[in-house]
Amino acid sequence: MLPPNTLNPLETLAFNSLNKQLDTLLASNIPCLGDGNTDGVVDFTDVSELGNWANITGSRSSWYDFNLDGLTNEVDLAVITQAPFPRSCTVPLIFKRDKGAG
Ligand SMILES: [Ca+2]
Ligand SMILES: [Ca+2]
Repeated sequence: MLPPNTLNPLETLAFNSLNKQLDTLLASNIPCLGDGNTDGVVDFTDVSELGNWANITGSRSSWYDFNLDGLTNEVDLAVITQAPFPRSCTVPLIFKRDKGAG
């Protein structure tokens, strides 16, 4: 019997295939700074949702913590408002997140 951290040849093939697919998926990600709701557009909805998430989290980290400092605040708002609206980004549908209401 193999140790628990060892894959048999079939498992190794499956792992390598999944790893390759993951690499392809990650490489296709298109950055869209300021698009916190990942709808492919940076606009007033992002401003509004940043405010909502700041309220919900007590200004702690959220989808809108663009500079990853652990806070959702005016620094992140400046990322959204740094250029005129709307700013479009092309985001493949597979990357759109469903954050729902809760
Ligand atoms: Ca957006
Ligand atoms: Ca931040």
